Amino acid sequence: MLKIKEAKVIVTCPGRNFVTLKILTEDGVYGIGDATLNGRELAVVSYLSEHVIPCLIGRDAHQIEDTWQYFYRGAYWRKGPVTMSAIAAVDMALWDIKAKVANLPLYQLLGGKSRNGVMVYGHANGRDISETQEQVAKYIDMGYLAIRAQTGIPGLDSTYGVSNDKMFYEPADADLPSENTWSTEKYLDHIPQLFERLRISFGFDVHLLHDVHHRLTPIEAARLGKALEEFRLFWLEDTVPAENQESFRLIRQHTVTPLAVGEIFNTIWDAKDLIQEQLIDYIRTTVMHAGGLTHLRRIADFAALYNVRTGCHGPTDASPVSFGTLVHFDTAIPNFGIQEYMRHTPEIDEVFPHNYTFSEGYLQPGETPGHGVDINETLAEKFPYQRSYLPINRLQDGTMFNW
Ligand code: KDG
Ligand code: MG
Repeated sequence: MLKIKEAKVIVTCPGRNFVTLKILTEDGVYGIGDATLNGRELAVVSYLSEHVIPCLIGRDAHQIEDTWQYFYRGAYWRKGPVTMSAIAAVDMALWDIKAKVANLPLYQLLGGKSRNGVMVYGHANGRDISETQEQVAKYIDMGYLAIRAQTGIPGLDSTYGVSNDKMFYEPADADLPSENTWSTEKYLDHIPQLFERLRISFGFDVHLLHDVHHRLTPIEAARLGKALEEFRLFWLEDTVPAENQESFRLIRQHTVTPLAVGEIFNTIWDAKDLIQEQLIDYIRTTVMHAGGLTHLRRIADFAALYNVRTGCHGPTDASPVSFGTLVHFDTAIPNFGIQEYMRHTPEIDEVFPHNYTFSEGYLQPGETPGHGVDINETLAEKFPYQRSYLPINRLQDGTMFNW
């Protein structure tokens, strides 16, 4: 038995907010997990401090599955982003501890290496097509093999995915939600022009991706997928809000553009029909919002039965702790597809020293025992929490819409 002696929540804002759970055992081994839920951080802090930590003390750190079930079934109130982010943090920290005790890098506990590196996609965006094109060229120069391309839409002041800082994308940008404006008509006319230009300039060797960010109806998504077919995207992401999984049946009937979805899902149940009916090609659930490694493995294994591959969400709001864990996961599983990789600033990397590295389009997990990510608590304390919200989105007539 490896008794849990103490657990604490660390909130820090080295340029953006992160919530980290640290679990310490009686033997002095500790593990850390990411519990960051962008724009709703303190809800998870409270859930962990008030409702999870009291039950953790005295438990056996080695019983990862039982602890997962204890917090999932034991809460009675299942699912939801707050609950599942809290469970995720516990789970990541416990896997970190187990791997440290075994003196092995985490991927070894997950079955060992299935590949030599984890292919990632980077983020190119610009206010217009020419600027996006310049950014794609930069990412190609940096060695990326896959690039997500987003662009401003003529006639709209701002849109999802277009950032001021080109290297470090950060959508949670204001003390109260900022407002974007949206026009589906303008968007649908413009996006095929972006990919036409990118294919003419860069050919077909580089993988190109695009994120619609839940803004279309199924038939609009079908139209976009069809219009983009000739540009052979790696994937088209989050075309429609996915509360209705059956929406994807309609999209699928009309287009062979590969579809990805799932960054806001938090359980296997959110993706069950999508996977079982083979309505998607990539599942984007990720470690800090979908119940940690224990649940993410379950989703990936289920997806593997239906030829669905993974493409885990990896935005800046995933702390390096999540990235570390994801790179081990991606290295080990058989049905890995691609990993999203938004870079963190040097300031964030200093608070979270880590062993994963990027080279020639791939991430490597490193060989340090555990997930290979730590937190410098003294430094973390210097950056107190700052409230920041994601934007909201309205149609041009003021109607509240999907961001
Ligand atoms: O917190 C929200 C962001 O993580 C999200 O908007 C980023 O859509 C996103 C993506 O694909 O990374
Ligand atoms: Mg997305």
